[in-house]
Amino acid sequence: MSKRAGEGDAASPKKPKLGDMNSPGKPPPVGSIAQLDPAATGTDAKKGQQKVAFITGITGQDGSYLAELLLEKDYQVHGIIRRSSGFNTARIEHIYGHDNLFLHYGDMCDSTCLQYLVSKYQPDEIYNLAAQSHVKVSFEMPEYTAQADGVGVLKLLEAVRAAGLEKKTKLYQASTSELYGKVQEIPQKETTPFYPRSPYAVAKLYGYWIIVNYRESYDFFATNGILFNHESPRRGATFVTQKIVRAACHIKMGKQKQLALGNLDAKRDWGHAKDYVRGMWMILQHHEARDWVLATGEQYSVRSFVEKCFNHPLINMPVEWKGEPGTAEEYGVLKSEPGRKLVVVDQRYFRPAEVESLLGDPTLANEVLGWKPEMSYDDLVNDMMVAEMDAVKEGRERFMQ
Ligand code: NAP
Ligand code: F7E
Repeated sequence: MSKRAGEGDAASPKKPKLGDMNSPGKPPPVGSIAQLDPAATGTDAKKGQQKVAFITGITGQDGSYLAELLLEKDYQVHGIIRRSSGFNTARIEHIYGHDNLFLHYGDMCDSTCLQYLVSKYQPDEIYNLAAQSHVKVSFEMPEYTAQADGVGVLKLLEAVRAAGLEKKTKLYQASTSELYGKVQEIPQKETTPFYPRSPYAVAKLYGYWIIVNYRESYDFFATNGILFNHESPRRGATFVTQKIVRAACHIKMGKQKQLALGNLDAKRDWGHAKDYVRGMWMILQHHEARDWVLATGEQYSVRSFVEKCFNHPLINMPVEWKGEPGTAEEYGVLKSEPGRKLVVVDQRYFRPAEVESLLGDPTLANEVLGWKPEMSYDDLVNDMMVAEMDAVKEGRERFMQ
């Protein structure tokens, strides 16, 4: 099968092995979902004042951390998972058998299931995290991205209205710094005009405005969190941070030769996903429904992220850049062995339209919500490096989507 651009983001990706997610002592990830459906078990009776939360995208990076957080807070958590011919539950395996966790098959493109689940479980809080979230892939699947990431938000809002819950249910929409795209102001805050640069961002723009419209039209507690990039050991392998972390560890252990990247000079405001899911929860606890920027206020380039990972004590293979900067002729060598190319630039990883630089201003969330990131950029890189090196040493593949 020919390889289309975007598919090859993770260097030589291998399919997760069955045993990784279905090993002895661990719950089977797919077959048992029906057992976790309260309709099958009859165990979903709420305990006293227990809050009910509904998470779309629970199998993703943010969904998995948010589910953990809400379970710690004693919520009854209902999550939507997509039917897949493989396993897509690796990130929630550790909370799989939790008494307050219920999983249901569903899809953002299927309004029937959204309406059924919302009316049946009458959530106090909905976190809409489900999305085709890869910007590069959105250029290859623009229509699906528009359906899932844009119209899907409308389907969810309408499911709440159809159930007559718009005065009870609070809804968090996973909006994104990609809305700022070709930035009109530096740093970007809640009032900065949007200029989306990808089918993903355009779909999310619809999601953003339909949330605002339903808030203003129906007095619906519907909010947008405009979140800047956040990463973690659970980040999918085709996003740039995880791709770099994974390559550094694989190269160190002799399992990979080179790392191929696109735009080395793109700059991002990278935080840790754990801090950002705490922010999502705080947004829904605030008395007023409005839109919030969550960011660190610091910015680093892809190039500097590469340097940081290869300089990490677990790797200790400093990179030196050679060739014409900012062109496909540029490459990175091992400083102590200049004949050994560690990083190459590959046109396949450039986007038809790029977002060059994002930097958020989280003042509003800092001052009004009291939200501040607890993990620094160094903490983030270290957390990702340690988790990946452990996995490589144990021969485990993680989150290859
Ligand atoms: P992620 O790891 O890619 O997770 C996306 C989740 O959405 C997965 O559970 C995925 O299911 C699910 N999903 C995809 N298409 C779906 C569909 N049609 N119906 C139902 N579920 C679907 O993304 P993330 O990093 O956790 O991000 C969470 C949300 O925040 C996304 O909406 C993303 O666009 C947004 N966001 C992310 C960032 C960031 O830096 N991480 C920043 C701003 C906004 P599978 O597991 O089956 O694929
Ligand atoms: O790219 C550049 C690439 O794919 C970051 C999603 O969570 O955050 C994420 O979107 C930058 C871009 O994330 C490669 O061109 C260079 O400039 O890790 P990324 P993203 O596009 O910023 C936002 C906030 C979201 O909402 C999204 O859902 O890195 N880059 N070389 C590369 N990117 C990738 N993926 N692969 C490369 O080889």
